[in-house]
Amino acid sequence: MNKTIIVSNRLPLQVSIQENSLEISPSVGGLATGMKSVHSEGKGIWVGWSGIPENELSPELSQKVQQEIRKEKCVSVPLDNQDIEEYYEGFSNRALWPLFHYFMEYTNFEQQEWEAYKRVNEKFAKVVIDNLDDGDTVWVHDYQLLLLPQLIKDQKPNTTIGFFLHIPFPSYEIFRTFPWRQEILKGMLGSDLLGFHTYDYERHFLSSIKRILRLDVNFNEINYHDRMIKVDSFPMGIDYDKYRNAALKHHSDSLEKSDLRKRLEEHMIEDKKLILSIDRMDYTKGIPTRIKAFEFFLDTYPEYKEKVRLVMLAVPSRSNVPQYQKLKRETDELVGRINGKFATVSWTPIWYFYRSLPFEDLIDLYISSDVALITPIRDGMNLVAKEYVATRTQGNGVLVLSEMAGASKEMNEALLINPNSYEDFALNLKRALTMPLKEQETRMKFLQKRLKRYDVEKWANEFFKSLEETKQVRNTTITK
Ligand code: ADQ
Repeated sequence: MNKTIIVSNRLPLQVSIQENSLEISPSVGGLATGMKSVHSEGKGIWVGWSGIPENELSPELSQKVQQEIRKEKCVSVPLDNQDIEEYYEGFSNRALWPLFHYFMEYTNFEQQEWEAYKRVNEKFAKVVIDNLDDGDTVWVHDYQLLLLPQLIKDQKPNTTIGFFLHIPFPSYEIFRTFPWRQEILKGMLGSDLLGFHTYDYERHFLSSIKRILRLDVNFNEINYHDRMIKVDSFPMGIDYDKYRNAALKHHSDSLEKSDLRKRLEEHMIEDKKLILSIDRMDYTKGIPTRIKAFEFFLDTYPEYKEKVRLVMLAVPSRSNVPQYQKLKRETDELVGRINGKFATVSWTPIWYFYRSLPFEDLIDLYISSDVALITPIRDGMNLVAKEYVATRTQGNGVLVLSEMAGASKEMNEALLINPNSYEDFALNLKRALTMPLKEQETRMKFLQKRLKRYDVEKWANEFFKSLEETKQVRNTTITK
């Protein structure tokens, strides 16, 4: 029986080593959930980095890690510190990430990091090929592995390969500035199916294919080396039932209330409205702009002083990259300045947390917030917006969402804003805070219905179905 190999930069598990004792726990991210039916329940393996640099492991420990990981149906790609520094922190996060999110001024194109990117993609290809049998399917994820599809196709032309990009694909005018634009596109074209979150990203990709590689594109199919490559959009969903059920449990009395929950409830009694934002600490998420826009809101509508509070949760991320360190300093300063400017004896306008929170706390925050303020400057999809909606089991709550998030394409009932316009921000925040309950419920109902129908499992299955179809088309062409 054929199997599926899922490939992503990181494996869906956490490996921790303490004084030679090894602990492996599954990570509960959206991708792992979506892949469950293919990976843990089906016949499949997952290839990726374990999170531990290879040069920090003795040969015996490295073997042990590999064995333990195997039990979870995972295979690790050995990466050392230099790989991580040059391929991950370097090329992936200082060249591809900013460019694909339209942050041109943050891009750093280094030949040495490009060489590392190629080297590491080849390392991934070797591990995939070592584990590949004839007729297997491979599903590659994200911008760290753009060259991998072609590396596999070169050596195993009969393998069916799918690729999904979790971040935006930028417009041709941006992408054309990239020094290795041809190599990147050709790397991606090793796939039989290329998936994006939205139709716009798909369109941008096809436009680069036409103008940079001068290939024939017929609607959403590319003719390349006598192969037909399909391109399509698959907006990623969340594990809707998991969020909904957790919220129902938190609303019932059966669960002992956490300190955070008690504190949030005091807030409700004080009759203050809670506004929530949750992001990874990343410059694409628009955190400083949001804080400044919130200041503008309080200046414009002073009647909301002492009546609202912004709970801003930021998860530490890529803190070895200088731009992320700068962002952290800027955020700290802005929060301090705004709190200093407006605070009274009994009120601080912004509660700021810089840490990762356990799932239970996240649910408490979602269910206690009157408004979710999700305002990235640019975001492939944004799952936080979807998680907020799924937890609103009582039907109230308002989502204010940036037009620049992929999620906005399917969430029309949210209040959509341009995150760079303070006026737009302030007006819509006011509108959210004063929205009649009936309207909140109507909007939520439509949003929830759509998210429930197109959840993460459905997303993975649709991609797979489409990938299998490309296989059938190839087989019939070969037989002819
Ligand atoms: P991310 O940029 O990481 O993902 P997002 O889609 O919002 O962004 O997912 C973040 C996840 O982290 C959410 O599931 C959220 O619950 C969790 N999280 C956030 N803050 C947390 C905290 N303080 N503690 C614990 N958990 C927290 C990339 C792209 C996105 C795209 C996804 C999926 O950048 O655009 O939506 O991949 O394709």
